[in-house]
Amino acid sequence: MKIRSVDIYILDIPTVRPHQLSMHTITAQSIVVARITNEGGLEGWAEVATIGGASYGEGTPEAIKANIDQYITPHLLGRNPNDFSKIMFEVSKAVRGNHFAKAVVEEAMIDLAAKSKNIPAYELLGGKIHDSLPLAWTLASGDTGRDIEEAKELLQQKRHKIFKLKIGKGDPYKNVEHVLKIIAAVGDQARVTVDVNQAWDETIANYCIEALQDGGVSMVEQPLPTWNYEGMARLTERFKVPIMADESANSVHDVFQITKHRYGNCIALKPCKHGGLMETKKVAAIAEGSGFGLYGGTMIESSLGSAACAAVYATISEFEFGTEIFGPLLFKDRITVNDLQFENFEVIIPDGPGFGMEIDLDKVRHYARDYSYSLS
Ligand code: MUC
Ligand code: MG
Repeated sequence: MKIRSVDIYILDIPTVRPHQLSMHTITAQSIVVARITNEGGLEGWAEVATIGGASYGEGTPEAIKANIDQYITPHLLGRNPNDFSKIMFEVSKAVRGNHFAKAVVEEAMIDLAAKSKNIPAYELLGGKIHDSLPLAWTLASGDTGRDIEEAKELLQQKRHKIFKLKIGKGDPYKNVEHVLKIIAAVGDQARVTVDVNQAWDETIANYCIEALQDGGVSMVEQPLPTWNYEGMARLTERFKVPIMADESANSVHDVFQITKHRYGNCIALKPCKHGGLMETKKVAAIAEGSGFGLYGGTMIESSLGSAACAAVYATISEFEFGTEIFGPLLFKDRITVNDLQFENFEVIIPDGPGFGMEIDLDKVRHYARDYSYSLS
């Protein structure tokens, strides 16, 4: 069955609390949703998200939509979604970069192809290794006391025992104090990591990482700006605590260079950054081949996008740092009828057809920006 239409919507969905990163505080998350319909009327759905417009990376929701509509959709119309690899190979020749745009259309084709065969999407990706995966939570309320309360509550509920702290905003020395207080409060029951989102220079990073390492932090994510590859290599060489590449680890080519020159020693996977689920598997293979540890990352997608991440992460052999596909728990609402399930510190891999999520069209209409007229 051929692809009849590709519709792209931008939605803004509020979060349960402000989520403070070094460069932006999220109160409503902007997601880009793709609906790909075949001639029989069957639909494939997928989602990508950016953080704070262009503050995490180059992609913005508006550019993703514009570039799909103008430059990618023509390659999809009239094609068989089962040929998603071939179609994306052709798209890669015609459209440079634009990984988020490529990811959302590739994933919607995979959802559609899997639904048309009535199988879970992970079966098209090699089959699942995991039924569930460890799930981290990000403490990022902007307040140490509130973060400690939140961590204690989540430990008690058996929801998370890996906490990533978002630091890098404001005084770096206060950042360190904040982390050490949280480790003192919950460090005996939980693993604590930090994500600096590029906020430090190398001098500050040297001071802070030493203190964090001594204090028991178990991983430091993207401490330096993306351009400072050599600085990342020096930090990796100097410290025992793992240094994770996130914003700098996008294409397979980036990741190959990172592993070759050891600009870090572990990688945050995110299908949005890599340009889709198949590219994510390639990145994971490069990391595995070079002995880098993996983290199943998130761009803070809602249930739909997180289910797509779950589908591909289920097929990847090992996540030394667990996953963080907690997005559905941070959103106040969702655009799917069902939700991801979280149990005993883990996220359960959905087993339904496609990504296992049923779309709630009224909710899509409710949160969509100005395109809801075409949502039927
Ligand atoms: C990032 O930089 O890793 C992932 C979790 C979270 O809280 O923010 C994102 C982005
Ligand atoms: Mg990060």
